[in-house]
Amino acid sequence: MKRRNFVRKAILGSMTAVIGSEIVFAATMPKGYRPLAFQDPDPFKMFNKDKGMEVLNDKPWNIEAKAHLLDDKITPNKYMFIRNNGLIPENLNANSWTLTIDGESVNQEKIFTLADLKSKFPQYTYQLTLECGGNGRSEFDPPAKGNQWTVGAVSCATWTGIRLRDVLEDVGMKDDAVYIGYHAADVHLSRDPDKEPISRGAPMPKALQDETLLAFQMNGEDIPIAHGYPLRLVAGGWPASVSGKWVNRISIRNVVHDGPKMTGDAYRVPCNPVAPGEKVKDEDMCIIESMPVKSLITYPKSGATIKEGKQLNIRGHAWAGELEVSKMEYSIDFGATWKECPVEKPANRLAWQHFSASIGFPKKGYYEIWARATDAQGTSQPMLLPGWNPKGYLNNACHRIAVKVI
Ligand SMILES: Nc1nc2c(c(=O)[nH]1)N[C@H]1C(S)=C(S)[C@@H](COP(=O)(O)O)O[C@H]1N2
Ligand SMILES: [Mo]
Repeated sequence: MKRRNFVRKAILGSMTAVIGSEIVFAATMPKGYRPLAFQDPDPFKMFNKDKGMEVLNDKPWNIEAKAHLLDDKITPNKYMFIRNNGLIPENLNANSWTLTIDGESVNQEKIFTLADLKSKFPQYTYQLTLECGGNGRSEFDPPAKGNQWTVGAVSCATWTGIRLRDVLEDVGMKDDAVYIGYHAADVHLSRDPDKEPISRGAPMPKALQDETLLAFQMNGEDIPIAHGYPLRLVAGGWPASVSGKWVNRISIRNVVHDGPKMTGDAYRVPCNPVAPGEKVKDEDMCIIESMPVKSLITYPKSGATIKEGKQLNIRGHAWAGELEVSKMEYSIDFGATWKECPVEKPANRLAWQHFSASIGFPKKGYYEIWARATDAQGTSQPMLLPGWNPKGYLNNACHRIAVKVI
């Protein structure tokens, strides 16, 4: 009996420590009861996500969409994937938020409040494609460690903010400035305040592009907390890891930024192709810059059926990093023959483009529709897996859906 009381006390003690305050009526709490503070949070409710989204990890939160959920031309929050490397910051306060610009190559270090940024610089809105460098990782063989994204770690929302360039010009840069690096308010999984979960950046030409924003709105509203409220760097067309969420400091560097996830295998691929599974020396790894050409069939959902003699209308999006998509094709015979279909112009540079096709089938049976985009430089998506790399980045293989004609 004594022993049991001791165990109960010990459990209560650790619960109190985790909750951060005393459970006042602990004595009347039923034995074995799990206080609400310990029950698993519902990520769909917590982040306003559609129930069809797939949770890949909860520590940290990583949630992906499905191809058919990405059918909207402008991705709404409920279908936007979440990729976190650490813990979402708590007690975010836009009123006291500041952005520091510092680094070896800054002329005059400055601290801006969010209100300063909004009033001092002109505001722009762009629709920007953000794709995780690891989107499609689940297909690599030998498998690559990390979140096993299928096709849903991509989004194209509208982002409103100020140009990073305008802020950099305001503080002034020395001639030796080559890179910017972001720092953010999220917390390392270890909760060690001296460690950052991620701190990446971009070379100066990308930082200075018109479309590279310090954004405070997504789809016309405050950025949702999980996506970087109240201030986020957005650099469309590059691995989405460049687009730092909850940004509070930007360093102007005279070297390639060397924060966590800039070195080793992180967001780097072999500079030259290697055999699957091959070890690659650190100096032979290159930082991923523009993302490769890719497309996604968002309608119908894979597994659709259609009556014999009817046309099937398909649609989806295509994107190509810094480039435009210039041609879209589909195949119903496993890539033996291809037909071209229309692809629209992007809403602006670095936004995905929409394609559609009306497809007829020769007879009843099982088919696959494969989609293939080609970029403005003439590079097409590979039909199956592209070059293997240690962390499984840049899988831009043709998207495929199954269709039965009955
Ligand atoms: N501060 C911070 N920014 C971050 C991350 C992060 O973990 N912390 N993850 C990056 C990665 S790897 C990706 S793919 C995108 C995901 O953006 P999303 O969650 O808004 O879709 O955010 C990037 N920005
Ligand atoms: Mo990512």
